[in-house]
Amino acid sequence: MGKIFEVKSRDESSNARTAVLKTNHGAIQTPVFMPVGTRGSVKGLTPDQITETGSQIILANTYHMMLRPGADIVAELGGLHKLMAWDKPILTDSGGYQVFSLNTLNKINDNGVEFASHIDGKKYMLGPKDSIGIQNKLGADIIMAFDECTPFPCPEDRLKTAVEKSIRWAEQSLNAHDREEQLLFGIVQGGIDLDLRSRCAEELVSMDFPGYAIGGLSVGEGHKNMIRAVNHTAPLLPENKPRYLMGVGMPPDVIAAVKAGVDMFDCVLPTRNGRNAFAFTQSGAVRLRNSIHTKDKSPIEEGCDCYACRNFSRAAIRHFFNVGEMLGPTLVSIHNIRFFQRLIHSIREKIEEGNFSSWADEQIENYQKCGL
Ligand code: PRF
Ligand code: ZN
Repeated sequence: MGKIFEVKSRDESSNARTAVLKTNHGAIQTPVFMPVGTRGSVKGLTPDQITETGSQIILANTYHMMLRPGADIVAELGGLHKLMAWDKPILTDSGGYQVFSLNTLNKINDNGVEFASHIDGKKYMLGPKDSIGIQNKLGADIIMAFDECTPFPCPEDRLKTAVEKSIRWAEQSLNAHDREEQLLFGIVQGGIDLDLRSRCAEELVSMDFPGYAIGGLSVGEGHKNMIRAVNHTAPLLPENKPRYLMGVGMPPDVIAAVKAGVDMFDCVLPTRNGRNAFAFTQSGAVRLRNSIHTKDKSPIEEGCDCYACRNFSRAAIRHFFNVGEMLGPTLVSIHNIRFFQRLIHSIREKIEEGNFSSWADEQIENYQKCGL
């Protein structure tokens, strides 16, 4: 197998870089933003619509797919790509995070987590071996090690135990995985404790994963704490491998993390907020249920090239939300994903033009001023 990750250009005054990440379903230009298709569907969008937003790769969740329809059924149907009718790259999360965030009744032991399904209460066991087995059956191009994501704030001893467990589980994940065509990423935990981050990164780097994620952030610690942890952790990870910041984030988080050397992001905000009539724009949030848009002929965002902005007024979209038409959530989700894809495209462009850093600082300030 050739080189899977090739850095194309580096920013002189930060750790930002552009690169190409090669997967079994094609190459990805990084930095990349991945929309979330938790249950095998980016809610409300067809694959053609997702493609038109400029998205190169979608994320799906092991946790949801193992419960319904089940990994064996997905495999029997020809795998996740076939089920989703998406022939571009897919990444699956390992289930660790979802078990902890969606279940209150879980028992953690050394082998994994025993949990009751949030759907029918049925009991399951999920550990590194199970998670990798399921992710092998789902067949995504990038798969994730099984980890424990701690909440914020988190007592020091619990944080430390979770890091030690995530290190052991990372090794067990690696041992359980034997498919070269699926890239297995390790996940660095440690909350906002920089020493624990160092310890976790060092152990995982010695295991030689093809890529690394920074987990355990965007759980309520706030922008400053998160960026401090990212600035500390990213340089501990190999320069010649992709770095993925899980579940992030708002535009200033993404821009600041790219400065730190992060290459990949996923976030539910464009679609979740889109379904709630919340549109991202460069001048802040636009709330499309608001009656001020009743006669507003303008698009969601002037100058946006997305399908929604090319064809629909704010007034039409407000009407769809007002009467409960499905098209409302679909159109705002399309706009929001396109908004993030345009942002990440500008980031790649600025890095390649050699003027990323000063632009990034201006952008962060602008988005923070307008409340995003
Ligand atoms: N671990 C995993 N998935 C995740 C996270 C994590 O820490 C996060 C952190 N916000 C999002 N998704 N496996
Ligand atoms: Zn738009």
